[in-house]
Amino acid sequence: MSQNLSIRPMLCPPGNGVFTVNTAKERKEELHQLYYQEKNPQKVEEQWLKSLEKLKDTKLALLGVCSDCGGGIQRGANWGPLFLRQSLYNLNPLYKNPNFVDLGDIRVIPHLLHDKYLNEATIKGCRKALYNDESSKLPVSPLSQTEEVLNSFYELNPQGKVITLGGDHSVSYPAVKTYLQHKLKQKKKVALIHFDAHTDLLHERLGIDLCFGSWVTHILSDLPGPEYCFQLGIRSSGKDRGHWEQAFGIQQFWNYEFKKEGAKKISQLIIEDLKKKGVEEIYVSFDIDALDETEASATGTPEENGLMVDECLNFLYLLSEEFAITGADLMEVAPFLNMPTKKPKINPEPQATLLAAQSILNFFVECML
Ligand SMILES: [Mn+2]
Repeated sequence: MSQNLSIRPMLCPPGNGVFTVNTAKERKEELHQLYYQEKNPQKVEEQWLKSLEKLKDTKLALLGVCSDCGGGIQRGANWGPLFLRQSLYNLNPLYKNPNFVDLGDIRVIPHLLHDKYLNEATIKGCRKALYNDESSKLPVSPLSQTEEVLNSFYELNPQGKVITLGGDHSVSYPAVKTYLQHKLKQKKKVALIHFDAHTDLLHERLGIDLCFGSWVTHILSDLPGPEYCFQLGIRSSGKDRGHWEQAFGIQQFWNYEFKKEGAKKISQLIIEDLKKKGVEEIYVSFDIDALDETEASATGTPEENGLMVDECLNFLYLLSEEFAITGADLMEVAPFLNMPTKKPKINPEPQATLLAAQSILNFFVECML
């Protein structure tokens, strides 16, 4: 319970993570009505707080991080968690499941990324704004808050699993890092399966080391070795597969290889390798732009010739038959973006992207509950 209290100030009820007064009010209320059968803010807060009492024993928790400050081309993924929950809960009435808790959203200050980039005066001011206490010890930036919340969750509930909803892909930095460090403590050997059109293997971007294009680089040292990182669906890169594999020691399966060999063959190759390495559990990080732009264009950098939802689900299903998936995230869904794509638009957006995301998320839930 003490841990619940210490993380409580960094969180708010599900759907409320984007700080607004009136924007999207109806949409937030619609989610609360669905989840809590209630839209009165005080009563929603009461029910949400009560549900946090189950954190210690829950099998699965969901966390929303409405931050797109780590993105840098087309933003808008801060709205991901609100829309993703709505589409997930419409399909799967998880709010009735006693083994599930929605942790809510991180209370994001949209101008911040990580506390290490801030000076003392700014941290003080933000602590006053968020916690009404300048001398609070709590972090104030979304990546730092996420790290603190997830560390506390794993400490409180070592067997608990988390699905994190972003946000831009920098949010995976604290989500994956806390997971890997927790598994290391448990002496569990784990691997990372990363779906993306991009490698996210920059060292820094414009001098900033933690962002959507660089988060993978900074979690590699927390894996048993870089060869425990597998990237799938890569196709938008200035350098070829050989460059990344040699420079970082990771393994990649680009979109054309996945298409040529098929989900079954690729999964067999990876499963065999994971077994040889003695891997016990898997974390899946899913950037929605791994999917083809005809299935998911409501994202910051949609790319053509991507993977199809069914291919990804086939792959994930085969993987989950052999290994427990004990951590997952879904990133970069930006529902208000509707960029023109290079192929004729078959599906209206953002419904197509949300439908694709719904299938992936529901798969995570089904195999982690
Ligand atoms: Mn990414």
